Amino acid sequence: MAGKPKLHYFDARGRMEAIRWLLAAAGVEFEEKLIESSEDLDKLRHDGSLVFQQVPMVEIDGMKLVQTRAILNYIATKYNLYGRDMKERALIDMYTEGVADLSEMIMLLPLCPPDQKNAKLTLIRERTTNRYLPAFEKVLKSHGQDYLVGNKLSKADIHLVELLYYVEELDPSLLANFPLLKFEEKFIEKPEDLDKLKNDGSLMFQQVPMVEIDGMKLVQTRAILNYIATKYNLYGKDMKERALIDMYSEGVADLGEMIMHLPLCPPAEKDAKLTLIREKTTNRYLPAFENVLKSHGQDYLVGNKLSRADIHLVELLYYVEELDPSLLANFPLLKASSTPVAKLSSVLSGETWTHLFASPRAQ
Ligand SMILES: N[C@@H](CCC(=O)N[C@@H](CS)C(=O)NCC(=O)O)C(=O)O
Repeated sequence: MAGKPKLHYFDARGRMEAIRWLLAAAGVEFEEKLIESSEDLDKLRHDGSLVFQQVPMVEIDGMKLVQTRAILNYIATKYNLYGRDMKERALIDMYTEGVADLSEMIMLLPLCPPDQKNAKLTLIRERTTNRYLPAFEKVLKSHGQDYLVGNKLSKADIHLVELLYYVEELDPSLLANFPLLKFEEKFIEKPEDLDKLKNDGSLMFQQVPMVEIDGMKLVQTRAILNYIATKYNLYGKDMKERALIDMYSEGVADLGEMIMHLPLCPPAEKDAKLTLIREKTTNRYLPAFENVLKSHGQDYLVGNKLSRADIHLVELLYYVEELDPSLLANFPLLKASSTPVAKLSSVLSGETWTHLFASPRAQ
């Protein structure tokens, strides 16, 4: 029998807390190996245990999984907390990502510079009261069941309950008006287009992107991507492949997000941010992907077959190249002449390829 999962993290809630909650809710015993010094972290990095040199890391079923979402998805799949079919899964993802958006705002509050703290707190209160809690209250009210999806406990409920604890800690009065929570490319060309969607109830969290697909109005980018990838068979052949695909996709997302946020950075901080992006691209993310490809000698990241991880990586490589083509110099396997770019362009028709990667988009 496989041993208990082993959790590697600091003696703090942080990003590991949701993993602890999910395991506890699934009734799984786990061990914690606390990182108590920078030497402990360096040791994990040097022995190759951390794909992106970051924790949380969980040893489970012979894998050393990093990337919080990849870990959560694996545990939820394994312990049957991830819906009965791909539509339920899409809804669970959508709710989970909404929870994550608000949790992240709350989690980052202590790191906020003192002179910005009040404004951030006001924003969190406003979003909690007017965006996130009403959305979840409405879901529960709409079907009158105890759980968010499919009348059955799922990871979305567990993440929501954890969030409600944080909200309560912050300010219990924020929960006052939500009795049910108290249980513990159509282009948007003008502001009126967005208002219309918000007002007709199409946007669960009043944000886009939103994709109408198979009778659902799906929001939350990751939920949308997960659904499309599942539906079109780009998400691995079993739950281990899926865990790896998630892990790589989340690594791509971390660097993608840094690059995407660069234009929004205050001018005085831009140079430092750019230096950080270059450093992380060269020393953390591209070596990690190059190593994966080198380690198995195949054209695709997972299972010798195109998956969403390859597609996200190719998109990222385009952004990196746009930023500074020399950043790709030391990564022959990632370069356009080789995998997976060439493979991907060969499976996509010329027109799709052009549409995906060459059409100018507003930032
Ligand atoms: N997207 C990653 C982010 C992980 C992350 O930011 N980990 C922090 C600790 S909470 C870390 O290891 N920081 C050290 C570093 O980035 O060098 C995840 O969700 O696991």
